[in-house]
Amino acid sequence: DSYAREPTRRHDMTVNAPQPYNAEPPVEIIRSHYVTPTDYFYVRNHAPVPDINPHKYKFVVDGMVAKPREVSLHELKAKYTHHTVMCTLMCAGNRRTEMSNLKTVKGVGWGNAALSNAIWKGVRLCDVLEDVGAEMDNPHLHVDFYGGDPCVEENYKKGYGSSIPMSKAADPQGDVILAFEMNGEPLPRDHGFPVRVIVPGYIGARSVKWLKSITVKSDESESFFQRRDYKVFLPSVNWDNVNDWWDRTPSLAGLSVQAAITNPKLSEAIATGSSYTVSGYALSGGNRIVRVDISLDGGKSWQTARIFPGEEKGHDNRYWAWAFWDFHVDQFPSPCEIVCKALDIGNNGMPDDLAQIWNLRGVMNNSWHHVSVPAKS
Ligand code: MTE
Ligand code: MO
Repeated sequence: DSYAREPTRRHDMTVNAPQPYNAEPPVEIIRSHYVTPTDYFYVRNHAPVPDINPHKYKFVVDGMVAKPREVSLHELKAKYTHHTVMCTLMCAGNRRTEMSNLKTVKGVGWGNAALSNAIWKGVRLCDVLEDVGAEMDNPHLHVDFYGGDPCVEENYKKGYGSSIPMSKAADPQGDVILAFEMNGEPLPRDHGFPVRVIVPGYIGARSVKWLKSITVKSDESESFFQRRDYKVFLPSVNWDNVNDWWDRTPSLAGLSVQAAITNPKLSEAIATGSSYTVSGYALSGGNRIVRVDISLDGGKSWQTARIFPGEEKGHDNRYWAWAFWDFHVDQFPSPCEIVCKALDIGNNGMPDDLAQIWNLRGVMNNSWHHVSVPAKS
């Protein structure tokens, strides 16, 4: 049984798939902690969790570098400057279930809690790349990561792989780190013990766990997860014609603007005329969220929510972590339909109509979030 050595986990997670384990926290947990408690952090695995001995652990850095080498956990910690980044990870499949409710998509179902926020500590990827003599100013290169978990996809190299462009990897402001700590503790096994990549502002899929290799290449990762997954197609692309689209559709990298209502949760009833505070989260791939709009009448009229933490929390104008928002209603008009949408500092927004962005893998659902609220009887 390849799943015999899975870590112990909380029992109150919403398990979307048991093996490999895929789970999101109860949605009310999301909004009650700005930094998600580690044991509530969503988990997205594609294989059994490896059991790695930290004393024997090494990853390799190779490919187009002058001095390829292996790096042990001890060496990683001792040799390079430690760097801490607060970063929200979000799976590209967050809110996939809303898409599959419209029309079936392929992939593990997720509600609106396939994201979590943590404080990660590690070393900057750019420091390691510089040390091995990578051509960091060559914008055509890619940095390919493989994990130590045994993912098997037909015709693909074993293991979970994913790459990012050198421009992101080499940028000290890009904050890509090889993390060994999460919220002040060693990484838990589910989150990549002993070392994982954190790629702030990118879809969660690029933050490779159980890091085994870093390869500098002239093309992006050959892995299934780069080439045959995490791509957005037109709604008309289906399983009969998708082969015409895979290679000419770029792999997802940065996140788009996303916002969702966490309180009330789906099908929670509210007494008509009572006082209630609607709340939720919003984020974008590194930009500041500047407005969250709320409608209580299905999108006919809008008001703005309070956003916090405000501007002061952005680190050197980088916003890798989510914003929280709330909107107080003195007399709640239930039954009604709440809608939310957000804007970032570039005035990038969210599409109103889910049907227009529906795609067969059900990724990047950032359509306006709707919650229908029945009146409490
Ligand atoms: N890395 C490895 N090695 N194996 C995986 O299955 N899943 C990816 C990414 N890194 C994955 C991985 C995906 S799709 C996401 S969304 C994030 O890890 C989830 O990170 P988490 O489980 O720590 O929340
Ligand atoms: Mo993901």
